[in-house]
Amino acid sequence: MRGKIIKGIAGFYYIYAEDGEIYECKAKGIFRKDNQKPLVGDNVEITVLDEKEKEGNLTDILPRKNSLIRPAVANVDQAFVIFAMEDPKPNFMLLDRFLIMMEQEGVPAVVCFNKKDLAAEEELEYLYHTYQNCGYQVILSSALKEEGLDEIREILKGKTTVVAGPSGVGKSSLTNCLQEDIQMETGEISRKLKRGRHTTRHSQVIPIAEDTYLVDTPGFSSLYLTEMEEQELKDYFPEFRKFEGQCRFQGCRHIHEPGCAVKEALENHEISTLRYEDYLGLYEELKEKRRY
Ligand SMILES: Nc1nc2c(ncn2[C@@H]2O[C@H](COP(=O)(O)OP(=O)(O)OP(=O)(O)O)[C@@H](O)[C@H]2O)c(=O)[nH]1
Ligand SMILES: [Mg+2]
Ligand SMILES: [Zn+2]
Repeated sequence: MRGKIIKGIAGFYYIYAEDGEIYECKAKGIFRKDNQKPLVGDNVEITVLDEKEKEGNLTDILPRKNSLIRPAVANVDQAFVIFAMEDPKPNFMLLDRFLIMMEQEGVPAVVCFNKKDLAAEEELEYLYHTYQNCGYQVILSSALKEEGLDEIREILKGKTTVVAGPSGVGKSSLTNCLQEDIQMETGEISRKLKRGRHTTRHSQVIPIAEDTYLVDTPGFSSLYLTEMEEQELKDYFPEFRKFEGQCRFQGCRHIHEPGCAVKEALENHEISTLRYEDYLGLYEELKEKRRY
């Protein structure tokens, strides 16, 4: 029988099968030899061992459309990346790292700033425009005040979307606002631990509507760009694309080169200083890394 992995905990996989039931399965050793670990979101083949207890074996992973490392999920159509306006304050470098990774993987990303109830209007407007000008769709939401939900529903419609972002930004709170059947635990960040007390520890696929799934995931606090040369980095900043071919030098890295169209756009405020500075920071980081 076929099914989809909706959750994985301590060697057990919970599989939503064709018959509408959820089976608890173990993956037999076969995956070790292919070096392929089952991921939440995987479409799989199972054999039922106990119909009453809903237990089975996971025997095969069907070909993936894609897979992400962080969060670890397979077969997603898009990423919905959430940062909070406050508690915790947004870390833009982390957001930009995430967006670059999605550009690299070819997974479309939507940016969401949650807890808008805690922010001033000017701050919201500034961030909205900063990321919208890069070509991303931006949502300003509040799980607390239930704002922005219709817009989010529209984005999710008919797709499988992974929700990503740091701990405590409201990923599970928004997930809970969008449907009633599965209520994820949510909780305040403990100031001491810098982690939520009811923090999400396992990714989980949650049905929202017909053909519409959300994957709630644990928060992350750091991301490292890997498998990338510093010269490539510019290709993952969508707002630079418009100026491609307009720099004086072919292969311009938009750093020190004279006659650079990107730097000119930066001066004209067509490109955001925040994003450009992150570009420079990440460029240096990648260059440093290559020395070791
Ligand atoms: N003021 C305000 N608080 C919110 C909002 N959304 C969530 N919170 C609060 O923020 C805290 C963290 O929310 P969660 O939904 O657990 O955060 P999370 O992103 O799922 O965190 P992890 O599971 O640890 O990754 C909770 O105390 C929520 O009540 C919001 O829009 N406004
Ligand atoms: Mg959570
Ligand atoms: Zn240039």
